[in-house]
Amino acid sequence: MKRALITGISGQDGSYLAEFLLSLSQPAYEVHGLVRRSSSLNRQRIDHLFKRDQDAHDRFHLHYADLADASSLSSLMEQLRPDEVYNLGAQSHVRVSFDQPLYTSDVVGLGTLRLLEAVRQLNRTQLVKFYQASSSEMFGSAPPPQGLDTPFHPRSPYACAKLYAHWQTVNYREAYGLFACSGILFNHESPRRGESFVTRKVTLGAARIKEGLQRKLVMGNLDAKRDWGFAGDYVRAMWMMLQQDEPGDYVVATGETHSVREFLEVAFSYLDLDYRDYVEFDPKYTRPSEVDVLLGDPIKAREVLGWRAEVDFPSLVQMMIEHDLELARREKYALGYQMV
Ligand code: NAP
Ligand code: G4F
Repeated sequence: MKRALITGISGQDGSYLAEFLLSLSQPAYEVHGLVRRSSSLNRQRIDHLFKRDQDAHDRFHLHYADLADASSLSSLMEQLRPDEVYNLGAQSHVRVSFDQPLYTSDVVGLGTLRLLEAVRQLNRTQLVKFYQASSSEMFGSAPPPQGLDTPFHPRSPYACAKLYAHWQTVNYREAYGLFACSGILFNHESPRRGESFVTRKVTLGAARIKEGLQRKLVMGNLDAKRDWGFAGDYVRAMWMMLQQDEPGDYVVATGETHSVREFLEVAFSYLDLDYRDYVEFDPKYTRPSEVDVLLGDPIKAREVLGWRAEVDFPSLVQMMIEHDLELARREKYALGYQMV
């Protein structure tokens, strides 16, 4: 039985990764997740993992700690002695990082260093493999396509902090021989995506408009282009990186790019709506410096890991729309029920 520790387990990727690891049998995994204390519970994405079969339930555990608190990280590491550590915890919203640059840098940048230090201490007595959730935002304004040889040019406090964390990961590998991998993942989405990221904002908004629960959708820059894949595919790549003989860095992407406008078109037309009738612009959703085009070159992930994205762009949009239409219908039903 292998033991994995996941930071950010309550987030989109953490929930898919936990689900994936618990589904494996050769080897089987015990999955431990780091959660922050909050005044109300925030476990919607992982609740179902406790309700699975008894065996999976017994192999799934949560622990309170925080990436801002080094002592909590080293105690947890010492207590659990994991074989694999996946660092997915982050203040992950790019726009918000302009409002909270110091906090974002602390959790995303120094938080990774705190965790690496805790791993390094443990790695003196046992092998601990480390995965860092790096981001295509680190490429920023570098012209597409972006691959492992593309120079980084970050455009936000979030991207600068991720770049710091990326280089710390590389340096811990080179300086201390840590089995540390940096996965430079391009945007990946799902029905579990946070509601304020653009794809989910669109699919939730379109579904609520269709059901008469909302009249318009207020958005920022529709010309930005992203390489969007499905989160469930991307967590497999994280695990694959840690199963290799040698640690390394990888770009994980679909190799296709689409604008926010195209995403709107596809999502609304799935519901027989024209997005132009509903979408309005508000500059508050723009960023002081934008990343115009992201398009990844995942050749190494394909050739070394044998990984490729299985869900294509139209299927991703359809999956998210169908999920959010069901949510909107339930919301409408609940409203009607309240009025009776
Ligand atoms: P997400 O849904 O925003 O989840 C972020 C997770 O980090 C949540 O579980 C959150 O906990 C946790 N967290 C935040 N601050 C923390 C702290 N101080 N200490 C411990 N945990 C903390 O993000 P995601 O989309 O799953 O992304 C996972 C990781 O991949 C992130 O590092 C993100 O930056 C990176 N990434 C994402 C993408 C993408 O397209 N999704 C692409 C490239 C890289 P709460 O639930 O308590 O808030
Ligand atoms: O969905 P977004 O907020 O994602 P963004 O900024 O690309 O960041 C996401 O992907 C990164 C990987 O490249 C991750 F590292 C990061 O953690 C996060 O998961 O915005 C996508 C694009 C941007 O260009 C933004 O300006 O959509 C544009 N946009 C237009 N209107 C909007 C909106 N973004 C948001 N969030 N809300 C809008 O109303």
